[in-house]
Amino acid sequence: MLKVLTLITLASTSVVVTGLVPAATSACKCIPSDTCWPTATKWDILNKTVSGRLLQTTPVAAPCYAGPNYDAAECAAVVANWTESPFQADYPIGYIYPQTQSCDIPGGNTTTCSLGTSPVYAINATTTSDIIAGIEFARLNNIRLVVKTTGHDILARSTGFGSLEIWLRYFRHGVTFQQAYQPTDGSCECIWDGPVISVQGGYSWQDVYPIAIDNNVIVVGGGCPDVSVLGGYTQGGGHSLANHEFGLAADQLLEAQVILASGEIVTASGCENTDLFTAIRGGGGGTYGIVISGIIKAHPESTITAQVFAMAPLSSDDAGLSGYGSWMAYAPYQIVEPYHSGLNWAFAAFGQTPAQVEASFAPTLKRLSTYNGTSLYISTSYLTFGSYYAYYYALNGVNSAAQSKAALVSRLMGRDDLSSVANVSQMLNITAGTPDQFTLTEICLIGGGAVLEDSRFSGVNPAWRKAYIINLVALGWQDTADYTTIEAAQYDITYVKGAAMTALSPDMGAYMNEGNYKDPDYLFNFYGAAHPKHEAAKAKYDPKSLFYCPTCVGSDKPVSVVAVPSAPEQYNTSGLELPLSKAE
Ligand SMILES: Cc1cc2nc3c(=O)[nH]c(=O)nc-3n(C[C@H](O)[C@H](O)[C@H](O)COP(=O)(O)OP(=O)(O)OC[C@H]3O[C@@H](n4cnc5c(N)ncnc54)[C@H](O)[C@@H]3O)c2cc1C
Ligand SMILES: *[C@@H]1O[C@H](CO)[C@@H](O)[C@H](O)[C@H]1NC(C)=O
Ligand SMILES: *[C@@H]1O[C@H](CO)[C@@H](O)[C@H](O)[C@H]1NC(C)=O
Ligand SMILES: *[C@@H]1O[C@H](CO)[C@@H](O)[C@H](O)[C@H]1NC(C)=O
Ligand SMILES: *[C@@H]1O[C@H](CO)[C@@H](O)[C@H](O)[C@H]1NC(C)=O
Ligand SMILES: *[C@@H]1O[C@H](CO)[C@@H](O)[C@H](O)[C@H]1NC(C)=O
Ligand SMILES: *[C@@H]1O[C@H](CO)[C@@H](O)[C@H](O)[C@H]1NC(C)=O
Ligand SMILES: *[C@@H]1O[C@H](CO)[C@@H](O)[C@H](O)[C@H]1NC(C)=O
Ligand SMILES: CC(=O)N[C@H]1CO[C@H](CO)[C@@H](O)[C@@H]1O
Repeated sequence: MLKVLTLITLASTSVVVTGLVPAATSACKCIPSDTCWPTATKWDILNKTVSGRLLQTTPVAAPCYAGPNYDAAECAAVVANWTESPFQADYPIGYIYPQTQSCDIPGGNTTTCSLGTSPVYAINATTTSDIIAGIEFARLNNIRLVVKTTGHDILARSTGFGSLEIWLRYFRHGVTFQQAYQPTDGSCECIWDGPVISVQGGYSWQDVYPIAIDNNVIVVGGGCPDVSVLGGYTQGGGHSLANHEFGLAADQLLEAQVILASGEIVTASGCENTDLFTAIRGGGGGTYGIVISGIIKAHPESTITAQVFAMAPLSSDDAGLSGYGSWMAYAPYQIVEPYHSGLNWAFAAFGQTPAQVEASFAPTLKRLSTYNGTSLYISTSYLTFGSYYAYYYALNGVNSAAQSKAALVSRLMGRDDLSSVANVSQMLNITAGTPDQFTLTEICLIGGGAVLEDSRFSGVNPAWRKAYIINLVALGWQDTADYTTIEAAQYDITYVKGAAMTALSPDMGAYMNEGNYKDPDYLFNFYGAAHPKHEAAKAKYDPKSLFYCPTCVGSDKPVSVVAVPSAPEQYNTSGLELPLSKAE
């Protein structure tokens, strides 16, 4: 550690001597085309400081383009694995849900390959010293710093034009189970004495679930096993099949170690740095510091009865059921075989028998059954599982395909918002879309129950405490869609479908992690009444906005504004030899 700090000091001294560091008040960060951009020598010094773990980034599909990276065999491997989220996550600049694609695979849409808004350098961090070295380097050289664990972010919050990235995927120091929680700071009031899992590093849920299974406990984690535990998911709220029983993922965090913009490592908990603790329990990732470890609650296992249902209108009952459903009015495939419109869901109840679940659903089914065979096709079955994880892996628990092309909007909805059939129908009429649109609605019945309990030191949008469902609407486009189509979809999601959802629950908000990237009202929708306290935490822990991400707290402040991007590096694509024919 001492060695690291010495080298950093040397680097900063030379910076000051050459006078390249802009005044601390400079509004803009240095980008590669600026004279203030660090010299190759400085990057070399950083590289030595991080034991050779500095990477100059290259787009994942660069081997498909003419130039120094061209490699037909590698390109074929990239194409074969392009939509696999673990494959993308294994690249410092691989993304699961990119908002822009500056280097598509053949058959996709780009004819040139550039870094676009991806970081220029990444530190493949394995130690806290690596992380601190990156923070100090970015601060001293006034360059943008970005944090990425998996690259799942839907709002481009793990990208940044002309930035240095701290890549946490290989920062791994263990996952351990403890039967009874003991606060690390022994003087801290113990608010939970049950079992916990301590996660020390950039792990994904798939690394943690096996430990939970071995110890017969449930942790509140992502449906997609490849999402990270301590990154954007938990810090942004975190919805799960287990929310209704145990609360949001953010509510499970009991304490965390955080590296601040100053390079200092602090504990955030209910008795130390409580404002930081609150901020990272729902105020968004990538904003206040880098979370390097955390302790989360674990809950006793339970039997589960799941109701698998196809084709029905939205039900707003709260019979203890929770889970995910999806419907489409005009699907390009058979959503409920053999129909091209329909609804599927798998909702579950903890600790209930099939008879209990059937009984609570009986009134709804009776109403629907009158239409069965006439205007509706209805199929329902009940499955019982011996454990939560048996249920999870049977009906959920698979990674979604990466690189989906869709505009997305979500809305938190309360019980009252769903009480007027006329108002709900009006919204559904609009969000269903038109026959020419590829529209999918996901109903996340993950609110209610324990989610309604206001947890102490909570940073989530307070609207969550009234939420029963998240209604999520996605409008997709073809791989080769033109900009006009993409812009039109984004407009429609924002001002037509999103607006109809807002009209139904105007006082609620949206789920930031599955929010609209172009939401003009994101401050209210993502943070609600929690925004002022997060702004205060940002000002205190990252006063110079070292950590920046779009829509994150502080991103609306002028200090974060950076010059309009111009591609730092273009690969020459004339005379392009593609191993696969380009579909037009
Ligand atoms: C296929 C898919 C499935 C999903 N499923 C779910 C789901 O079931 N439930 C749900 O609630 N959400 C889900 N999401 C949304 C998910 O919560 C967000 O994408 C979230 O931001 C992912 O966090 P990450 O750390 O894995 O991703 P990253 O892209 O690595 O990071 C996301 C944000 O967190 C920051 N960050 C990452 N690590 C750290 C850290 N250690 N310290 C500080 N900041 C950090 C980054 O800077 C960035 O701002 C899903 C998304 C996708 C694409
Ligand atoms: C950093 O050093 C390693 C090992 O010496 C080297 O392989 C790597 O290319 C260097 N990174 C950069 C960006 O120069
Ligand atoms: C890519 O896909 C191919 C074929 O499916 C597979 O054999 C290969 O291991 C994958 N490569 C990587 C790096 O994941
Ligand atoms: C990052 O570091 C890990 C651990 O040392 C290594 O396995 C991996 O190959 C590295 N990734 C890259 C792209 O250098
Ligand atoms: C709907 O009707 C079909 C065909 O008669 C039948 O198989 C199915 O069980 C019915 N569904 C329900 C929920 O009653
Ligand atoms: C239905 O919507 C109207 C107009 O937006 C609103 O005034 C009314 O309160 C809503 N009804 C319910 C029951 O929420
Ligand atoms: C929406 O309402 C209009 C007019 O009331 C009707 O013509 C249309 O079919 C409805 N659309 C859907 C998807 O229900
Ligand atoms: C790009 O490549 C083509 C063919 O290989 C070559 O003729 C051209 O000069 C190159 N352009 C640039 C800008 O390097
Ligand atoms: C976003 C984008 O680059 N769209 C292009 C995709 O390809 C079509 C057809 O070649 C172009 O018209 C679009 O501009």
